Amino acid sequence: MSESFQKSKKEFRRYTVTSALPYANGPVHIGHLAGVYVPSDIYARYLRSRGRDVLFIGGSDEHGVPITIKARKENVTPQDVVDKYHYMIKDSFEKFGISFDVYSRTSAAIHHETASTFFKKLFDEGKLQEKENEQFYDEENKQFLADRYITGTCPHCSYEKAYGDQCENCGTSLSATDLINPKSVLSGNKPVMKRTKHWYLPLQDYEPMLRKWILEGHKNDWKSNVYGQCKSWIDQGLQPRAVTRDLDWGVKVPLEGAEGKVLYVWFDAPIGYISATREWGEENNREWEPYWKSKDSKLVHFIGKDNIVFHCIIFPSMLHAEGSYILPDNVPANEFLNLEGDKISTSRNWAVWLHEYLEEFPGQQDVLRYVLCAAAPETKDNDFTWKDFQARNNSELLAIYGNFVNRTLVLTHKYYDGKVPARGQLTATDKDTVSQISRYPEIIANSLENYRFREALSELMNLARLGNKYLTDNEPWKIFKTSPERVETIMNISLQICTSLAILSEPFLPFTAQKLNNMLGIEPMMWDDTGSIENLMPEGHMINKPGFLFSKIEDETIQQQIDKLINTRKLNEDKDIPENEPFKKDIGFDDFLNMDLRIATITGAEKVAKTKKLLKLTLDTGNDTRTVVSGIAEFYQPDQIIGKQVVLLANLQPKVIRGIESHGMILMAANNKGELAFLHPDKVINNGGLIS
Ligand code: B3M
Ligand code: ZN
Repeated sequence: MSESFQKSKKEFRRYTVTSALPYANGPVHIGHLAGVYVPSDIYARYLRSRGRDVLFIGGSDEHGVPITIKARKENVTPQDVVDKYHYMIKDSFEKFGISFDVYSRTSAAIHHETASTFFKKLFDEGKLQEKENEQFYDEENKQFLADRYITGTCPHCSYEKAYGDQCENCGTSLSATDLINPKSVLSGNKPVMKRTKHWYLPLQDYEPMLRKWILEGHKNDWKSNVYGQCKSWIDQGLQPRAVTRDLDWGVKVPLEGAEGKVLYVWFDAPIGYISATREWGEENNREWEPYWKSKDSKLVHFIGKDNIVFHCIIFPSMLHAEGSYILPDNVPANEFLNLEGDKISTSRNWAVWLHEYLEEFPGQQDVLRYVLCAAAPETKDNDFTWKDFQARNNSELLAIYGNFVNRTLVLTHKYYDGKVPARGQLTATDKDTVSQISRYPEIIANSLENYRFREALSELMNLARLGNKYLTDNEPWKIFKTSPERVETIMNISLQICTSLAILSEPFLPFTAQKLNNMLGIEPMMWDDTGSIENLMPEGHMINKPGFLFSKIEDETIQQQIDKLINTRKLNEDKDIPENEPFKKDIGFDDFLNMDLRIATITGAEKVAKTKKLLKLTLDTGNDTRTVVSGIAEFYQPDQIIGKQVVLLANLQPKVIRGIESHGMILMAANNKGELAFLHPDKVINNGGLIS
């Protein structure tokens, strides 16, 4: 292996890898996994396989208004909400192979202590500004309205359901007073303004540091989507940021006269990474501070793009202000993953939930890990489809990786009873294959060191392709009788590739790597062991019985998932139906008698030129044949309705519509989505029959 490859091992003494703390107000879905947890787990596993000192941190973000709003809706306490989802999320991460060294939670006492101590240090050292100002207040509920407690129209994109802290439609970070027509989420009333005191982090004071650290220091090694967002935030001019709220759920503000106030969730949550590290230190009797304070530690935050400002601007300013912490070396934020062409949405249940996937696809964690890594939104939003999931499993994992390994192990048992044969004279192709195998650890490592996980995974698959091609091209099954020594060499090289796959797959496909190690009868090996092919799979080693690494995913399995989403979409559409129109005011019986309603039959129908909605109908009314123009073209084709009996308001005064004299009106029923339907008598009535 090259010098640079070996050197990369010594760049940092230890690695602190954090992953965004999911709000404990719902399960995790494939968007969270693709954006944050699969790449961070791949990175942590890879670093461990390079023998590095890694601390991989996770945990639940348990404060914030989304949780208190959910608790209020479900008539339970916020603690009930976070207890339910903290354990659900933690359990599903474990089953999915996300290998955290610690998975903590911000409602833990150690976090409250860590966060309030952090805040108090900034306060005591004069790093926070105290300000009184007017804030929105709901008089009916006697509560200040922070963040998601207030909704209104976004001043940037006119989205009518923007929140007091962020517009989910255009992503703009907002202050409640920016909203147009603000309304309280609690009472629906227009809020009043009321004076209150809060503490602010003067972000503008850290602009010089941020410019130097990010805009100069990380111009070349941070992803362009991250660097670009930081640059626009800094160039827009940084404003003081409130770090406290008038709420009763959260870390209490540790100051006299601050009753009823808590730390803003985005002030306390990132400190959750530090308190989780403290918790890990206590549980493992290890020093926690070097992971956050030593200059030879590498801090990397894995997040989604909506968290960039908090992890690149606000939290680093807090760490810099506190004075004893290192700043992140990189923040490789991903973009968003969509599902079947639509934005993933918790509230509309438009998601593939991790806990449901684990139940419905038992033992197939690695298939989802593989697909989410291969389709990861690393530089732009990307789309997950069940068809792609099936195709990648069947035509990549099963047909290439699994097929190659299975043939190699089956033939080793068939020809040598499972004993690794010696490698004889190498042909030119053998030598080329062997040298290619030796290069993959460095190729894949280079992609991973630079957070290019999709690229790294596709290189891993290239190694499997190399093995598959080598075995297929050499056709040992055809020459076993005539050139047994030659077959020994072919099978030995194929077994080396299988062993290399077992090691290099571990970060991406840990469950597959484990199965493959068991089939090969070997203990897990380290990444750097793959350097020289000689000592990978020694001659004479006995392998175990081969099994199957992957299984075919059938069309009906995928159709079930697609049907589930179609049903979800239908339920959402039904949910989207507006309320019924209120009744009009009562009328007298005479008013009704003035209308002459009859049965008529459609005898002719044609589209009205240059209109989307109009059909010109010819009606047999029993008394005459007449023309009526009707706005039903979006729901009926002319040839569909000839011969239909309909209800006609016969004595509506004639009107010229698009140059056509229309005499009367067809009565239609409309659902709340405005879709139209004819009214038909349930038995044949003569044309002109009276309706009364
Ligand atoms: N709870 C996740 C989100 O914004 C947020 C991350 C906190 S990381 C400190 O969806
Ligand atoms: Zn907006």
